[in-house]
This record gives sequence, C-alpha cells and structure tokens, in this order.
Amino acid sequence: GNYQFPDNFWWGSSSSAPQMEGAADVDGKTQNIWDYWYEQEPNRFHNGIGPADTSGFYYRYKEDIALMKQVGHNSFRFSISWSRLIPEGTGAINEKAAAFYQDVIDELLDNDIEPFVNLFHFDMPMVMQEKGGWESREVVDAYRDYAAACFRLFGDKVKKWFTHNEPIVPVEGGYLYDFHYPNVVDFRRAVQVGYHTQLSSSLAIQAYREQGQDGEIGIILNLTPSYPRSSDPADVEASRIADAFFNRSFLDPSVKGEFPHKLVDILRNEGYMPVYTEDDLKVIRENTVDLLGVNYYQPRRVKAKEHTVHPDAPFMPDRFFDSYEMPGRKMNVHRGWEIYEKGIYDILVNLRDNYGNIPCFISENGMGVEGEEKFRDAEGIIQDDYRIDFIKDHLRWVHKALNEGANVKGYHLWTFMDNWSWTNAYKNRYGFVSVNLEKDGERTIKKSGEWMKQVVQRHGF
Ligand code: BGP
Repeated sequence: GNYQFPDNFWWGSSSSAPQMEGAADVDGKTQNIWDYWYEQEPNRFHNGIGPADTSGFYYRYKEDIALMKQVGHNSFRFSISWSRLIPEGTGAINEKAAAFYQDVIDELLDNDIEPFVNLFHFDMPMVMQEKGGWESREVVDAYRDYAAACFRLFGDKVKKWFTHNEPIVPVEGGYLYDFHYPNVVDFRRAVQVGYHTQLSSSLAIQAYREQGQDGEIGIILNLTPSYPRSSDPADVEASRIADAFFNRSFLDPSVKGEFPHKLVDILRNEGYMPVYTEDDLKVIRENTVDLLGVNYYQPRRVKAKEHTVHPDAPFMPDRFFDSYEMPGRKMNVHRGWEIYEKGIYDILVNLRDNYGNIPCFISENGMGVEGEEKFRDAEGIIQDDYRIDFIKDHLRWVHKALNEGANVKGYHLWTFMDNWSWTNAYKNRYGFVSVNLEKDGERTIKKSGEWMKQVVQRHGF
C-alpha cells in the first residue's frame, strides 16, 4: 500500500534531559533524584551505568542536531532539566544553563527543526525532593515558577510546550511499584503525588496564558489502552477501572478539566481522597491543554480479579483487576512489552470520539532492542529492519485513524539516538542513530535513520 501523510505532518523523535545530556554535575547543575539514586545504589542500574554517562548532548548538541537534520527531522522534543536551570529549585536562574538551552533552540531552528519542549521528565531536583517532592504543595508552586521562567526565557522561539511527560509513571514508579526514587509503596502518598502533579500542570498552563504567550501548551501522556479478557461484564468493569487509574487519571483533567467519576468514587469510598482545595480544582477546570502528546508502547490487558485480596494487604490499584496475557500475543522480548499496533488507532479514535478530537500527535513509540551491534554490516551500518517494520506497522494504523478524522498531527520516535534509560541504562537501544560507548560515544546512523529521511521527503511510504 501507499501511505501518504499531510505535508505539514510533524516527523521527528523525542528524548529527555536526564537521558541524553550527561554533564550531571557540571556548570552549576545540582542533583536530581536520578543522580542521587545512582550515587546511593549504583547496582540498581544496568551495568552500573549512571545518568552522567549518557551520549553527552550537553557537549555534542551541534553534532547531534546536524545528524537530526540528516535523518530528515522537522521537529524534535527534548526536556529542560529543572535542576540545571534553577539549581536551588526556586530562585536564581543558572545563566550557563539558560545559555545552553538557548543555543540548542537556536541550533534546531537554524536547521529547520521545530523545538518541542517538555518541562519535566521524571527528574525532580533533589532539593525539591527533600521538601517532599510532588507530595508537597510548596513544590507545586516552585514548579509553576520554574515553568513560568522557561516561558519567559524561551517562549519567543519555542511554540510547543509540554508540562510533563508521562506523569503517571513517577506515581507508579516512585510510590507504588518501586522502580523510581523515592521507591516507597504507599497508595495514599501516590494519590497525593498524582493529584499535585496534575495541579502543577494546570498551574503551568495558567501561567503560560497569563504571560500572553502565543504558542501551544499541552501534556504528554502514556496511554495504555485497556482491553478486557472477554465481554463478560466483570472483565469489562475491571478493564474500565484500570483505564480510570492509569489513563483517565491525567487524560480527563488535562483535556476536560475534571477527574473521572469512576476514579473519584473509588478514592472516596475507600478513604483515599487527596488533600485538595476548591480553588485548585477551579485552576484544573479552567486550564486544559491545547495539544496532547501520546506515548504508545503497549496495551494493558485486564481480567476480573480472581482472588479476593486480604483486607490487611496494602491498598493497590490492582485490588480491582488482574492482568492478563493474551494467548499468541506478539512481544518485544528485550523489553518484555506486548506489541499491539492497533492500540495506537484505538487511542486516536477514543480521543476523536470522547475527548473533543483534541489536536494530538504520537510523541513516543519505539522499540528497544538489546545487542544491536551484531546487526552492524561491513559498511558499519546497523541493519535494524525490525525497527523499520515496527514503525511502519504503527504508522499504518495512524494513517487509518487520520483518514477517519482523528486530529493527529505527527509522529515522533522514541528516540533519536540510543540513550540512557532509567534503571535499564544502555541495555535496550531505541535510536535512529547508534552510540558506541566503547568508542567515545561515536555516532552512526542506522538503516532506520536513512529510511526515515526518505519517509519525510516523500511524506509517507
Ligand atoms: C517512556 C519514557 C521514556 C523512555 C521510554 C522507553 O516511558 O517516557 O523516558 O525511557 O519509555 O522505556 P525504557 O527506556 O524504560 O525501555
């Protein structure tokens, strides 16, 4: 088939400050929770590689942006590091950091690549975590001020802003399932963190509009479409509850200004409502997004709970459902994630039908693969045909949604260049460009990068 996309479709990739910048303690940057956690527990991290040992975008951004140009990008998403820009969390701007981000933005624009800037990618400054992180209302206000400073500094050139990337992940990782710092397991604290993160997003949007900025502002959510095992009402209900916890908890307030009733009812009935004020709910109601980024990797498959949970067991969302492995499912074995391409279509159709067809784009999708060096050919190019197939298989469904009226404006791969990833470090590689850690971070464009360039030139494949 022939898949044509609009001429102005956003093609590119996404990354984040902690995963690509390196320079973790350079030029005035203070620690964020990842820098700190690595120092405390290096063994948690694959091969003991820490956030300081990334591809080093802080030093090599000119070279890297030139490579972006070579693989045809017209847009690129990165994040600003709060602990670099405002090392004490509040107060003085670090001028060296401001100059760095200014240079990155200029370099992108000089190469006709539109900067999409995200303000928070899992990287709470340690000084703010010590005040309670997202549990603390004071930190919410500090974040709003940080966001306002970013808009003032860079808003004349940056016209696409995002308040958060995957805000549910720090809730799950840091407060429920033990894969982010501060690695506690406490549902009450998790709810407060989630609520405050949403509030921080709405306050940042409010600040953006109060400044009279003329770009668009949104949020990036990892939407994991929830599929019941069967049409049995108990399975369907379990799947709806999982959807309320993991998708609608941020999707509904971000787009519609209100939390889903299903979720609020559970929290109220079970005695887990967060501390909130009516004034803050008003801020959430009145400051919804212009634009939504959708990260899609995998679906969530759910069945009705099969065993009753002991009443004394710690309260967890999973009290209401069990997960379910669909027989015959396709897997990315390196990451342990199911690959289900149609999920991307189901999300876009859901946004069209139930969320006012909000302008959106695919802000992450991608395939992490371990041991890609073995696919390097005699010319030195990694033959990652599996990645090309993965992208095509998803783009076909994006194309179908587009044809059926979904308001989808672009596709960004995760990620541009192999990068450092949370506790997996450099195990799985996702990039259009490989990074050889043994050879001083040498970059080479993979076959998928060459292919992508042609897709952009032809507006499709
Ligand atoms: C998303 C994050 C990214 C990135 C990606 C791949 O959840 O927004 O930061 O890491 O997933 O996941 P991983 O690196 O864990 O394999």
